[in-house]
Amino acid sequence: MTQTHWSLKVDRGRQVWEYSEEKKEATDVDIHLLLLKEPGTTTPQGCDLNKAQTPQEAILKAFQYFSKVQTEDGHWAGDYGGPMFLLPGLVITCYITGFKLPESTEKEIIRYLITRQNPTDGGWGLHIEAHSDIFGTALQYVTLRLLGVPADQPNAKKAREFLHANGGTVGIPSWGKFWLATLNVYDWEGLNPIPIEFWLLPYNLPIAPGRWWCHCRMVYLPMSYIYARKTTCKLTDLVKELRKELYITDYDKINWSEQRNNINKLDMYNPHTTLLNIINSTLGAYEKVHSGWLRKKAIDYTFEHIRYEDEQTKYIDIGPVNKVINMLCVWDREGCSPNFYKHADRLKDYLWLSNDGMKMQGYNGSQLWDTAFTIQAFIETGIANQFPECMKKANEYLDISQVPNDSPNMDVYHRHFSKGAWPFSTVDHGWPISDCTAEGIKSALALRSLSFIDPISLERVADGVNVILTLQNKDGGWASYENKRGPNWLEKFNPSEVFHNIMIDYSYVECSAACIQAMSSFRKYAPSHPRIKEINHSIQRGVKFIKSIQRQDGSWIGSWGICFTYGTWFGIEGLVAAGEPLNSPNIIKACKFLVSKQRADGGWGESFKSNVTKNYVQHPETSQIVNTGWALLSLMSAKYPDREPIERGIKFLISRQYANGDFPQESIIGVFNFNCMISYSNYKNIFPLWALARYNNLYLKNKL
Ligand code: LAN
Repeated sequence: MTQTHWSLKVDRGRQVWEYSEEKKEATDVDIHLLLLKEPGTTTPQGCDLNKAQTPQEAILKAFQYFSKVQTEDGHWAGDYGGPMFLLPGLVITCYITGFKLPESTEKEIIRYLITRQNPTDGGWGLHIEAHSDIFGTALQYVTLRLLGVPADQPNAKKAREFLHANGGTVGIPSWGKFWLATLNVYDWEGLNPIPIEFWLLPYNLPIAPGRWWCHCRMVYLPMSYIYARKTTCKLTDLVKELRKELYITDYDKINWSEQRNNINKLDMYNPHTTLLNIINSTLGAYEKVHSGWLRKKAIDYTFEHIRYEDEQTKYIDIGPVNKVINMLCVWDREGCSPNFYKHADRLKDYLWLSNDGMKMQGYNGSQLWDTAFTIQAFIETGIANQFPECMKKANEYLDISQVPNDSPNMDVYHRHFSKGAWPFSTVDHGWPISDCTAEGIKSALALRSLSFIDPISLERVADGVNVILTLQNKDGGWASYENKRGPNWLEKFNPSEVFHNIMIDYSYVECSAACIQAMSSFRKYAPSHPRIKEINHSIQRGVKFIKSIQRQDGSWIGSWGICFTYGTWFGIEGLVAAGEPLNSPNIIKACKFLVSKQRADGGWGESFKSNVTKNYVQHPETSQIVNTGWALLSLMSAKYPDREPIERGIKFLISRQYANGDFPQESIIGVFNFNCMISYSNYKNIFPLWALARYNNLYLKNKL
């Protein structure tokens, strides 16, 4: 096994997998993350292999185990992979720019792609559990080939057969067209224009880029730069071979402009609107007559924004997509400059090794998010005082991760306040997020119950509350990173074909409920804070919003976790924290909904199809411990009067716990934009434990 040569290095949340020629003594963290031993069989110091019989034993074992796999710098590291469209962008960028990845990395990437190939048809999908499509298959195929896998290697051959049986690569969605065009294996004529002059539109216009969801904005920023510059790989022998392998007709005979709206039905999730098609054809005409002077101006302007994003995030960038496109832009503009190498160094932050090989993560990690939840779950057990070192280190991580300042000239670059906010991952990344700030606040305040903690000051917590107050939308809810800045109809311009709701930042039940909880907690600690009136008012508006989006059946749809159990957990916790009476119709309806979804095995389990279809879909196999954790937390938070369904859920959780206190990794549990799933590997250790702790407090009140 080559994984024994790897070990995780951490520094203030930065995670880098390092390879060494000689085998190393693996740490508990490495063993846990790489599954170097059969899951459930490891016994970090203090853990034993006697399976828990009671909730109290299960809590103690879960706490002991998870505290042993905390990283040195105080956070919990985990696998944040899942999407399949990220790694190809990285490998293609490296190929075009001539930046060579270490051989040990390349080997692990190949292993990952092969492990994750769908065995039945030889393809790959949008994420690790998705059905095969052209986007997934063409990009992984190209990646394998760029990493040196020959065309007649069996996995490559099978993938090619899948592509050919489904009409070849011409019908790849637009983001795939973009990557293949930069690689010189798709013609730029085959893309709808990505007009860079857009960036010069004044903010007053409702369609101005400054109003888009930051992820959409930060992806189309460098994409429009590359499109304007037509940055394209040299015509190497391998590129020539790929041109032959990817299509079922002769490359030179393909009518490229006819492919612009050709999207394979396997891939289609979000069809273009007629309006978008009309605009695209108009832009096509504009491309032929555009002014060279204006284009140059727009190129310079966008590059300045790209540079700003690079510098503000220490070259990590907001996400995996703009990370590598920005790197390509820097190379286009400056060649292999010092800034290019700063980019290359930060590729490591996204590359994650797991038992299935090396992948590119959906972010530079979920460090802060997981740590904040872990702290809250640990505190609720009532035994955190038995783990002072662990809790102190977690507090330290929280402390160093709060964003110290606003970004300079934030208005020019469309940035929101960040002073006092918490990010999702690390302070170097630094983009503020509403609910990450909320969970940061909640966990910072929860830690105040431990006498040995040197807590984050209430002034600093108030800075976080300030960010939350500024982020509340007109509808009373909270979006993810920024306010909702544009009208809903902007979604009609969504060009992505594979994602829903990417154009603007919407109010979400998760973000809203987390912000309400954070402020409710803050007002208990600082009842006479000068802004208390505003805080109370904000909470009230938030409650109204949450009620307004509750579905007829009592549930809330989740946007960032799978799915209705996740959304409903937030809905209930938000209302309860705000002081909503437990017999309010909203809470009763929500609990009824959850109870109606309980399965024969005592747990809850949703399929990712819940998100895709926006209707509750039971998991095709069994209940899932994380869904069960969310459902139980909700019912207990609402003090659901019937103990029986709760007890059955708790029994289910205990039955799934390994003897050493760890829990099994089950199906993928996170999501974005409704269609792409993403892994949160720490959730299995957090939510079952949290539910058990609440059960103990509510019913058993046993001292552990
Ligand atoms: C994330 C990760 C964290 C997540 C939560 C904090 C959990 C959520 O409550 C709010 C939204 C947020 C911040 C979020 C938004 C979308 C992200 C950034 C991701 C799911 C991680 C990856 C994803 C990003 C958009 C992936 C790249 C794809 C594009 C369509 C640009």
